Amino acid sequence: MMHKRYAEELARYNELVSRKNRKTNFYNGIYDRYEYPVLTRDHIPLTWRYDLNPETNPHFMERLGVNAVMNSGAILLDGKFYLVARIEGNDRKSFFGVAESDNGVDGFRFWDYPILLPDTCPEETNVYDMRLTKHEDGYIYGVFCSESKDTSVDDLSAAVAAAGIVRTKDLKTWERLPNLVTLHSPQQRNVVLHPEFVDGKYAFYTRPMDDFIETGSGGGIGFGLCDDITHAVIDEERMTSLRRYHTITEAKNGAGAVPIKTEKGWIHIAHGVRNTAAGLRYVIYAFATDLNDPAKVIAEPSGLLIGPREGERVGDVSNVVFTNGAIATESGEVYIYYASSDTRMHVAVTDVERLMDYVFHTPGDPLRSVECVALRCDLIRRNLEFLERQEEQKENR
Ligand code: BGC
Ligand code: BMA
Repeated sequence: MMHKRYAEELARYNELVSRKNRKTNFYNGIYDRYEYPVLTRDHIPLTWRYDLNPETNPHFMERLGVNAVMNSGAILLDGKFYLVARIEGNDRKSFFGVAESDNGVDGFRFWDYPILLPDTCPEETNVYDMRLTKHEDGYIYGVFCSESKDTSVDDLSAAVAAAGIVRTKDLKTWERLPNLVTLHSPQQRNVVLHPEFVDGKYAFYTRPMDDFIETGSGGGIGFGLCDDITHAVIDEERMTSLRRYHTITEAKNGAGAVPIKTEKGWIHIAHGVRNTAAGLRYVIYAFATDLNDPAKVIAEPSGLLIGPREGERVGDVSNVVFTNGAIATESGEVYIYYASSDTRMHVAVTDVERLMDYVFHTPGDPLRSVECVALRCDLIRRNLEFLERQEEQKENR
């Protein structure tokens, strides 16, 4: 016999996962926002949370609750959209689960089981934020943050972040490789594997930092090469997109989605962080790097591409939007998956043409108020002159 509450909860779950999503009336010409999150904790199957047997669970209680579903890697395989989500249990430990959808904006359903990674790192406490790279070597790589307690100092909260690496061909069987070693950066988070070989080597976007939270002397998003992915060691880290004073990247920045290849360059969708009286504020920004030298920034529009809005602003870590996955389809549509406030997953939809226009034609940041307002005055003047000309043409007709 099933508990009487089971059918009710199952009906609610089914209604949620089959709910159609639709565009909101948000407009900026760059991307569309969608009304509903694509994944939330309520998308977690009942079998992951409840013991369905009334003999061992007479009150139909959640035995292993899920607190949040967020920061997801994304990949398109055989025409289907897959998110490898960061799922955080009520116990604060994160793990990964694969959710699948036919259209990328709704209908995401988790597979029967979450991913159980090979337990090769006895000191590892937590894992999160996987980036999925379809590499030209034929594997799909997952690069994620592997966090351990820092036992070298007398501080209960001290931690060490490193980049864990796994690979698969089908998202089902995962082979774990040794963590990335960066010889000059003691900690790493937000590491992304570039999809192509560069100078015949594996190329990673890194995020050099001195400390677990603070990047310290780390100047921005790094880039390094390694010969052997099965023992990945990076010596030199070159800088790509930089942290800058009084910009959205002042406190830190980090690579997000795997870069998207376009005819004019690699388009990167990353995050920038600044500090405020209300804590760290995370936004999403974009930049482009050279096709032949993916570490070289060739365009960087000023400011944020996606900032937290309305309900997105509130959650476990409020005032945060964060991306670690985007999907570009063959026809050029781009699905940017982003989490809000470390709580739920959303999608913003655009296309390669609009993204390129945005990245290459939005002015860069002049870094000073007086120059920013001059830029805006110039736009206004051109617009007013344009409107005047339109009026004159109307009168002359
Ligand atoms: C959390 C992450 C967070 C990081 C830095 C980790 O312990 O799990 O969500 O990004 O700390 O604040
Ligand atoms: C980080 C990230 C994310 C998280 C964000 C805000 O440093 O790596 O895991 O979304 O902080 O808490």
